[in-house]
Amino acid sequence: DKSKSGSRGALVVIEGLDRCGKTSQSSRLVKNLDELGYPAELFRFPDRNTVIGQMISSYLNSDSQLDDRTIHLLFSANRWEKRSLMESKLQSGITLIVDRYAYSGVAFSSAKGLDIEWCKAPDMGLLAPDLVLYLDISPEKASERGGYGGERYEQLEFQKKVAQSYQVLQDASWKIIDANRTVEDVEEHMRDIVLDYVKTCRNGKSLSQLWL
Ligand code: 2DT
Repeated sequence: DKSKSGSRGALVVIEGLDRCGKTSQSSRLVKNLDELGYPAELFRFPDRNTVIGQMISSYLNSDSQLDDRTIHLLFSANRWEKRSLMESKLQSGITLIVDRYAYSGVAFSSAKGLDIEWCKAPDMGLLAPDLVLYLDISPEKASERGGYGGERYEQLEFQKKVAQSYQVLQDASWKIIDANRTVEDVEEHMRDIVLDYVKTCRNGKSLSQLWL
């Protein structure tokens, strides 16, 4: 029953290197779920629309310089400022597809050399995703796709380090998606996996907290 009342939506996070296809696949997923009668909304981090998000955006465009730990904490704060909104949407039955989350936070900052436990600490207690889909592509292949946009971090050597950091973060909630396949294949595969989780969450799986 697609309109089952009192049941929550699923929290689904999409992660991967720059140019892995995350952003277009996230939108396709939301559209596919909606069309199948499962309400879904897209979130993305950083959310550049808030005051904190504007500070992050200016850092990413190299219009401002910030210490590595300072920018790390801003990225985390940018997730915390959306936590209660995300929770109420989930409780109202909406599935959230989230383009990047705390895993990006830890992967990118630890790729700069920051201690991984230090990086995880500020995100502890955020909503834990029911599912993380990691769009797997080699850093070399990603860099060949249409070129990087020129933001900070969009460099092959750095992306190689990010890929290694992501590996350390994988846990039971992760599924690795082969992002080398066609856009349509990836889309279909993601839709089928997510549908399973949406159904499980409707059947009463409770929300938990990240890294606690
Ligand atoms: P987009 O190109 O997807 O907008 O990402 N990043 C992101 C971090 O370093 N820490 C974080 O917590 C998050 C969410 C990844 C912009 C860049 O910001 C990086 C790429």
